[in-house]
Amino acid sequence: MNAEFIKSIADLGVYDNESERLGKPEIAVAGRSNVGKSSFINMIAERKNLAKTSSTPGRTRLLNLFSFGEFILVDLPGYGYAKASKSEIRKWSMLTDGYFSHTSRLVHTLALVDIRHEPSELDKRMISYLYDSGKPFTVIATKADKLSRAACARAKSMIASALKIGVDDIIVTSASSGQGRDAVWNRINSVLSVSEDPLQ
Ligand SMILES: Nc1nc2c(ncn2[C@@H]2O[C@H](COP(=O)(O)OP(=O)(O)OP(=O)(O)O)[C@@H](O)[C@H]2O)c(=O)[nH]1
Ligand SMILES: [Mg+2]
Repeated sequence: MNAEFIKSIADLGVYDNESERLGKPEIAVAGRSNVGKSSFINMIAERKNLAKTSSTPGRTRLLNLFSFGEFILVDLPGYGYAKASKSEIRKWSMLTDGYFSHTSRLVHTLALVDIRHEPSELDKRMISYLYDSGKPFTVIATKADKLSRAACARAKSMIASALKIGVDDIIVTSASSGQGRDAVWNRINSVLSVSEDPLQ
């Protein structure tokens, strides 16, 4: 996969122009700070340093756009960063809420949650927001390498019931082992084939 970084965006006006210029379907990656969004992007792109990862939460504070050929992947700033200042939180909400309300090209959101934790209030709010606004999404459980197979299966059911979604609507992934990459690509390809069909 020949993915490329396009640019980091701090301003919705710039996003509008860029989205218009690119003219391609967009897939967003959302989730709390440190859940593994940037690592997930590198995992599906099969590239080590396409998106910058960090063990310090709150690293990605801008909208980062990546070209994946047929579609644009939008790395959203992570929410729920405990140490963020009020102005940073405001900036995050402005960019993320702004992105969701502005975009006309979003075809799917990959909503990431950490497989080791019970979904937080913010995770639940994110999922309800997507559900209530009719934006199609897939829940991605990250960091599966941190749990045994049996614990992963239990965690998957726990996450499904906390988020009120089906167990089969969750894709379990690991950025370190590459687990789940094919399932994610199958989902992306089916989303794109539906969005290209003018009758849908
Ligand atoms: N073991 C393991 N560690 C992971 C995995 N994915 C991410 N990490 C680690 O989790 C930390 C955060 O990863 P990032 O990809 O930077 O997380 P992010 O969601 O982009 O964080 P922000 O940009 O701050 O919102 C890093 O130390 C990663 O190495 C995974 O699948 N397995
Ligand atoms: Mg990041």
